[in-house]
Amino acid sequence: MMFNSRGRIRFFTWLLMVGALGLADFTGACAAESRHDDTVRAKPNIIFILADDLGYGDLGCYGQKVIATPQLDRMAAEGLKFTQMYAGSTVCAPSRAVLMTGQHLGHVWVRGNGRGEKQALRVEDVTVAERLKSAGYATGLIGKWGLGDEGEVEWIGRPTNQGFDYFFGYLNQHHAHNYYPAFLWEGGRKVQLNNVVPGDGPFGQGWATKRVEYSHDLFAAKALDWVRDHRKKPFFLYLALTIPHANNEGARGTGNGAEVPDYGIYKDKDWPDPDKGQAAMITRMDSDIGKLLDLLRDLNIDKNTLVIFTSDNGPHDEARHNLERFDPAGPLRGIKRDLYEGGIREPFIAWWPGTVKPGVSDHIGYFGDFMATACDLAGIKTPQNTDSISLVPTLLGKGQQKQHDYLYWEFYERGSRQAVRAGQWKAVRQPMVHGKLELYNLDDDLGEQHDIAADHPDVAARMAKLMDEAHEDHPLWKVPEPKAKNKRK
Ligand SMILES: [Ca+2]
Repeated sequence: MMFNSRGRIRFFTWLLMVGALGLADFTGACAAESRHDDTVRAKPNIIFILADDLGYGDLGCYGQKVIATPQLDRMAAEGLKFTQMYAGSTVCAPSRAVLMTGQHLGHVWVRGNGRGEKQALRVEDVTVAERLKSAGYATGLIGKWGLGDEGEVEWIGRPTNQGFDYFFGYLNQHHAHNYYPAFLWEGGRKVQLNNVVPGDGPFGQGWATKRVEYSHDLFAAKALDWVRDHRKKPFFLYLALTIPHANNEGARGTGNGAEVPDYGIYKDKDWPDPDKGQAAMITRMDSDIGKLLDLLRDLNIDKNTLVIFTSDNGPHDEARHNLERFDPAGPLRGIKRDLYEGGIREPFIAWWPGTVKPGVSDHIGYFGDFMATACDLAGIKTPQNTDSISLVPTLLGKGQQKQHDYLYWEFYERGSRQAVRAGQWKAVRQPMVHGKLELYNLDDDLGEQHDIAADHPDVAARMAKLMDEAHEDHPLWKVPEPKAKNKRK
């Protein structure tokens, strides 16, 4: 276990905080129980379903015209469809770190896809699973983690060290590219599968030549079993699906990164295979989510269960499929790795029959809000060092919904960039800190086509100030030096 002096101070601060929270929980729980009326059980079950690289325009209920998603469309019709919800980041690991900790990108430890300590949650990071576990919830993660792995430092970040009683899936993100892996993890144990992956990489990434067990199907089945087994006590299931992420290694090796057992309703389409695969993955996922919702109804726990569906970042083009055919970002500009809306704004559906009224919400929120929402529902305090606002007033349709002053993202790849959303305003600065700030008015220009920074210098200056305020320096994620400075070195 590696601790620098700062880490040690943070660890002891964390210990003190946990102690204080233990006392706070008691009063928090009483307050929450009296606040919620008796139509809402004090501790509802929570299922958070996360798709991987699914865009704002990938579902029928968000305007998709080509790919069929009848189950999610039904979920949206029965639930609350958010139109202005954002992912934690524009790539996998940091987005998941924001979701787990309730801290935005300027504060969270994991700020990008990286290796070792840079991409592993630490002892002092408090996850939503840890909080819900402390409130008596059974906690399960099925699917892709990406915040702790094999290795001296990384193991601390593993899900079973971060509040999850149960884990089945991928620890490593590169491993998760491979839909037919040679192994998966169950808790701390490697489970060998019958797929054959010749020349697989150090993390198990690669592509199989003998395809027997499709990891998504295993996750879908395991999720049903886990819910059946835990139906009698409050549970939190984080179902982190890998669809429709590409198998990047497979794309490089075979020309087709959209791995799926069959093309289903798309098999006779006059499309290249990656296009059939991309559509078939999304429809397969949709069907499995339908089965999970059906199970909740069959077990008669649907009225005690909040189910959220969303995706970790915008759509990709990494499977070698045709983006124009599917228009996966809909009306938004950009894809995965952009901080324009297409990279970060996501479908977000909340379903809870009898409690969440069907409708559409234009509330502006992001992944970090899940922490406060879950704590609120469980009747416990949200950790203090979070950037998290409970969505419960919006979900229940009662009480005053607090608003964020602004939302913030930073991203270190491709020359780096920052973004802020405040009301109708959206600013993007590329490279981060030192670059030129672009300003868009999303009320008039959802597609971010017209940079109006020069017309509104006061707003642009305020947005720059918000970026400066939100960004906290990180010992491992360094702000890139401006180019001119590099040249002088
Ligand atoms: Ca992703």
